[in-house]
Amino acid sequence: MSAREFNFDGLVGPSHNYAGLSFGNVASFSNVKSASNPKLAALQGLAKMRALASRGFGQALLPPQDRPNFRLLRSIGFTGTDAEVLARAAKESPVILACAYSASPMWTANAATVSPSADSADGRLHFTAANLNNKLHRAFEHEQSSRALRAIFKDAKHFAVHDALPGTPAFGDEGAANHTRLCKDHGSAGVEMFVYGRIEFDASASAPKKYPARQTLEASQAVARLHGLSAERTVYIQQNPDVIDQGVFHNDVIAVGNANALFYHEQAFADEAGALDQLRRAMAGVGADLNAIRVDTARVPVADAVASYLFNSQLLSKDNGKMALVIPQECQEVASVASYLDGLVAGGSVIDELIHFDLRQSMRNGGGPACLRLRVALTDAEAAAMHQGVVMTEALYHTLVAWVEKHYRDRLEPADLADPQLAIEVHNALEELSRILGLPGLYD
Ligand code: SUG
Repeated sequence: MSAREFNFDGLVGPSHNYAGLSFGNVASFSNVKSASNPKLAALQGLAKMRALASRGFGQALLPPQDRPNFRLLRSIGFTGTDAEVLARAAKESPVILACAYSASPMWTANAATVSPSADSADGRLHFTAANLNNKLHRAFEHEQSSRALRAIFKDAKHFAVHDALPGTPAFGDEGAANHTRLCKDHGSAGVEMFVYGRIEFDASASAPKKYPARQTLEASQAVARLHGLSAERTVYIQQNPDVIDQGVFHNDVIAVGNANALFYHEQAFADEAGALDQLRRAMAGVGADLNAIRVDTARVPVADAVASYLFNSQLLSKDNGKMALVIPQECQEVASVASYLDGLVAGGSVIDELIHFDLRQSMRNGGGPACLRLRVALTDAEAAAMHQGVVMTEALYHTLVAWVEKHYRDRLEPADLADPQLAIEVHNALEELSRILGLPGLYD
């Protein structure tokens, strides 16, 4: 069966701000409390979606989430009217108010793990919403993520959307950011590679010392079970704990795969040779040869990979049999990376094109092109069965640009989160968005 990959980008929400909430994410920590520009952030994201859609790549979006998260605020004792809740939270715990306001659902690579129907035992496309339980500001996202996914992928004949795993450290799950599917083509059975940072129930296993490992092996195994993946086509690989300690908080900051290609940094995995060997053997079972594109430390040090987000790129298959690498503009500003990329494209690898985007607003919170999208490989029947209102078209692009221009602020500082007017603005924007996308009741 043939299938086409759609990228579901997160539409940046109107409360996008820099609150420094993600310990272990260097960019989030370095830009803490600077002013953000939600309008620009949303327009930058939309420009990427439009450009890729107009090139013929499958492109859709996932909506932002309702903010502030009053459920969170009320559950921890901030009571009264909405305005009273906001005032008390702003006074007593501005950081928790920032958590309730975070626009972090924009990074949809963390919304869920996705297994296409070609891989699952029941022939359905499976999603498991990620519990993101390592960070308070992200730990509630799964409720609305699974709701949005169920609204878009409603038809139970084709789709299964699983609730998030139990929200406890043993099952820390960050979704597709630690999951890569390698295959011959999107429609045939592939190898699903889960990359974990630590093992909860093995005290002897190595783990990072400075920064948290957000994904556990136990969580990856649970997702594979829920999705009905076959053992021969499922590979678990440990992320190198040393790179987590250098700011690689998700595997998609140090590796990206597409079809049979794995573009990765020499230091990405705890055991590089073992990882490649496992992948090669599993891929032989699906008739695919691994094309391992390794970037050496001598060419690009880990710090440069983190600063540029070279690996937080999208690798997209093109009609000419080659691939385009979608990178953030920062890749051209870090000398080692710019020079590496020149050589890569000129050197006859499968990657024959670079497409860059200015995603600075998202990048300043540690979110590059790959963080902003969730990959979903869909057969024609599945693509027809999903909700069509989220598929990016020229018309939807223009409607959303006008919507952003109407509702979004162009400057947001942490202190602005105390402004009760902001909550009203966000609410009104999202009400209108649910009508635009044809998803009534999304925010009820
Ligand atoms: O979880 N940043 C996100 C970035 C997520 C990137 N996603 C992937 N690599 N797939 C995070 O650390 C920062 C929010 C703040 O500090 O205000 C934040 O949540």
